[in-house]
Amino acid sequence: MATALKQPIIKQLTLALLKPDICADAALPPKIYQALNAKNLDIVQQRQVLWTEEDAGSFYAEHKGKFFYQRLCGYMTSGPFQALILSSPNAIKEWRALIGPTHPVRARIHQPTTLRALYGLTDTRNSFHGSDSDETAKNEIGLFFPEFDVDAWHRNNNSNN
Ligand code: IDP
Ligand code: MG
Repeated sequence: MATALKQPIIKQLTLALLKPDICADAALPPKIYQALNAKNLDIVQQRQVLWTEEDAGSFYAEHKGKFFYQRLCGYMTSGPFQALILSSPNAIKEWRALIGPTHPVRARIHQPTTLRALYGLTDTRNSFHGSDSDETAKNEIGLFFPEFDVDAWHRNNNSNN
């Protein structure tokens, strides 16, 4: 009798932020955890963060000079927020699909069930962040979780044994 080859489920990691507006209302994070659970996005690690202006500036360096940059840094330093390492077979795309378009007003029109449509306040105060590639996920995870070894995690969770 032929035995089916055991295929490993390859898992991907991404970095998610629940921005300060979500964390300012104790009723909201549990709703986000429910949404993660429904999409089988597992929380690998989680940490509360409070940023200085300098922290915000280095994370959002690619946006320096844009019209919303000061507002963005002000928002992200306005209070504590949560950083999460998420994992699933397609975590980067899954999490970005779940949060939806950057601009909540557009999200409400085009993707009304996404988290930014449901909870986003303005174009700047859009409640969530998600890494956009494997490379940025690794860098962003390293910023928030310097002790977390992404390569070792992949070796331990994506091996054939
Ligand atoms: P993303 O968070 O969906 O990847 P980015 O273009 O990388 O979007 O922008 C980073 C953050 O900057 C956004 O999440 C949002 O908080 C803010 N932002 C982006 N575009 C605008 C805008 O047009 N107006 C105001 N704030 C913006
Ligand atoms: Mg981005």
